Amino acid sequence: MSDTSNSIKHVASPLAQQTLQDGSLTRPVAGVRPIRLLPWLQVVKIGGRSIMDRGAAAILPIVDELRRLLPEHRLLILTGAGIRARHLYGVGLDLGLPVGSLAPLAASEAGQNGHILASLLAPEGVSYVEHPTIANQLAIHLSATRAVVGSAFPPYHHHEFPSSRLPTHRADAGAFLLADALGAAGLTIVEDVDGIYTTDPNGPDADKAQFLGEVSSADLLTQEGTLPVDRAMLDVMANARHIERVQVVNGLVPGRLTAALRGEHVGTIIRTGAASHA
Ligand code: GWN
Ligand code: ATP
Repeated sequence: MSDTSNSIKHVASPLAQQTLQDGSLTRPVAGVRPIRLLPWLQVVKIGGRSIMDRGAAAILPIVDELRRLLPEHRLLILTGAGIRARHLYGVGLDLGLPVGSLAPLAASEAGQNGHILASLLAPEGVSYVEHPTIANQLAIHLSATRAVVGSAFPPYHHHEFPSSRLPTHRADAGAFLLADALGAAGLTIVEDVDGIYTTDPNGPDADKAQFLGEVSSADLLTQEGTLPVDRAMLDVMANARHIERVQVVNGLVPGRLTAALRGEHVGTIIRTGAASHA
């Protein structure tokens, strides 16, 4: 009698009898590679400052290129935040706003850029979809149309890590987190430079800047100075489950994005940790 009531009351779980913090105990259960939810998906992150802020001169050619890519690929197009976010960081920091307040304000600028881009692609059946839709209904939307646009910024809001006064998880980190979580076929990051250099090719030491054709996320983390991508994305890459490489390409050069999506090496390839713990 008591056996029957126990088996009804208690759900059997291999993790029930132990702490979740001991890796040696959880590994037999949690060490399995996750499934790919959308293995046919190509994720494309369009720079906020590097592309969207340049207006028609940069946006219209990219829209044209994205339009031509639709018959070939199913796309999740994600936009960065750009100059308006930098303005509000300035105002917000001056007023002492905490990082958890700045994160959603900056995120909304990434969303605005997405709305702009989606409006231009609307004739092709492309719409802006909200964060909750990306989280829960991406498959049905991408069964109805070839591409959707969303905000690349992760919706951490007041959960943003207080490790810095500026949000550390910005659009590149958000795009990578999504692409890896969805088990996408790839992630391409569209910037206004040919890729990643040893130092900023538009900075004071531009004459010393050497182009990096291929680099590991671990090596890039040790490079001092500025980068065109969030350092938090490089941190996340160490534990990537699916995405083995990300390509950073120049969106101001027509054809680079198309070539990258066709698997050609036309920018900087960043290798993640996914290959080593596959
Ligand atoms: O508003 O442009 O989604 O897709 O991080 O949260 O700050 O929100 O706080 O579904 O949930 O501004 O309103 O805004 O960009 O993020 O969205 O138009 O709760 O569709 O309401 O996770 O778009 O917005 O900014 O992405 O990045 O209503 Mo916007 Mo963003 Mo819309 Mo979204 Mo945030 Mo929602 Mo959200 Mo908020
Ligand atoms: P967001 O989407 O967050 O608005 P973005 O990705 O569009 O931003 P930036 O963050 O400004 O744009 O990154 C692009 C810029 O980074 C380039 O214009 C380049 O001058 C600069 N940069 C800095 N360091 C480097 C580097 N080591 N290699 C290449 N570019 C660099």
